[in-house]
Amino acid sequence: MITRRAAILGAGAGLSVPAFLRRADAQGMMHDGMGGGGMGRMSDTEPAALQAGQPFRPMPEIDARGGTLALRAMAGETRFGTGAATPTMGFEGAYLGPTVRMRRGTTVNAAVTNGTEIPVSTHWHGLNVPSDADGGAPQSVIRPGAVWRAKLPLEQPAATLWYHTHVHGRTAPDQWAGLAGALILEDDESDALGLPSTPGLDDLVVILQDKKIGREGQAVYDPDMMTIMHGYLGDVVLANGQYAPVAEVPAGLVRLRFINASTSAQHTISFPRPARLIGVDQGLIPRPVEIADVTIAPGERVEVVVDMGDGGTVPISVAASLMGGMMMGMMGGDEVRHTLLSLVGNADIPAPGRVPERLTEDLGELPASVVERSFVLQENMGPMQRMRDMMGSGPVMAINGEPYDPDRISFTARIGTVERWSITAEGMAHPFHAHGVKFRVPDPRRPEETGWKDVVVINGTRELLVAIEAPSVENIPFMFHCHILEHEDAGMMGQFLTA
Ligand SMILES: [Cu+2]
Repeated sequence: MITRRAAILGAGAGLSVPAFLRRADAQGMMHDGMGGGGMGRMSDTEPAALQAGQPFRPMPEIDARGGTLALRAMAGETRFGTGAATPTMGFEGAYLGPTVRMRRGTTVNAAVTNGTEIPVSTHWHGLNVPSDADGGAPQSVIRPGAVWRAKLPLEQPAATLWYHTHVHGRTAPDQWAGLAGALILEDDESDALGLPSTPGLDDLVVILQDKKIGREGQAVYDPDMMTIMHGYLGDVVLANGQYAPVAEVPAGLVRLRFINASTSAQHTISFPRPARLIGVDQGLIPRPVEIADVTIAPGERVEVVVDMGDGGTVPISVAASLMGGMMMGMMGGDEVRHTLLSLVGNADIPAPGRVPERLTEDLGELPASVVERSFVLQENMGPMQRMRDMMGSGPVMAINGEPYDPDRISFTARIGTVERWSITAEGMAHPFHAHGVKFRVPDPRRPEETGWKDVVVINGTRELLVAIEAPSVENIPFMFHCHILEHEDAGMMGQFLTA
């Protein structure tokens, strides 16, 4: 397996990375005004241990286009700055995982080894594969020392997907600790567009995770009842584990693939240069949309192309907050805002990428839905919660009155059909995700909601058109749940089959 250093230098994935990427420091980038931000909680709590302006480190890459993939989940420790180390987990490393590259039309035989001392799993978020390969079901949990094998037939369009642990009751702490990585699916159609696509150069994966930083400079996850109810919000949002790093890029078009791997924070990412949204969860959108900012909820991804044609230094900022909604409005939302990542345009780096006016075909009409279902996402169930309170247990959350039960299958959906799901969020907004299917939002409220989705923010009641695609195998279910991981762990999750 490749090492982090080898991959950064391009040896692992057969990439040729120019010498400037190996330079120790991006021209002594100034620290003033980069990452300071000084708004909201930031000014009070920005730990001295974090250092803005370090050279951006792309995650290493693993090339699975040949049809095999081996990953090992590991425990380790990470220094997020100059302070104390934090116990963390990752795939093939101490924190987060390598970017896995796959190709449509192939089948990947994946083997995931659990090198940790806790149960883990590997859900391929956004891959529409059979339920025994999806990794989200309780049957797919990998015991310490064991190997889980999954056969992944790749039949869907190019997209920025990701993988993460999905063990019920412990997804939040373990993903927070780092069990997540990017998965890039390629295809011929997207290759032909000529989009920026040189990894680590003009095509950067940015995994966002927010962290609370303790007095010693270590990252802290210590959810209490309120955190579980309303979500965890850190003091800083890290980009691939780095605080406000600086990436040297071509003075041309640069593609950024953002993945929200936070447990519960939503991130609004702002671009001071002309930027175009080109892709959402399940792939490219029909035409690029000019944007000044994008918002991604936990689990969502966007692809954005920034025009660095004028060179210079461009700070891309992030504002992190808990999911909104009625209840959250009354609480007055905290917000953390600072520089997420700065781009420095270098005219000596070739910038061959372009963005055509047409990216994919229009989505077209869907066949009339044959089945309608409704789901109510519920926090803090009344009578049940009173019982839990008496027992001193944490909150119980539910969908349609039923907290998660691995022995319950809520429904069976017919493969090849489109269903209309009406989803209601009680109290606060929840990002809704389902495995093995993809959604369209008939009433998109922002460009990020156009195109095929697999996570949609539900605030009030929303309708989704759901294409049922992947087969369930041997009664292993697909999961549907809130992607606020503390809510998922507390029971806001259900199971279904397809046939
Ligand atoms: Cu939720």
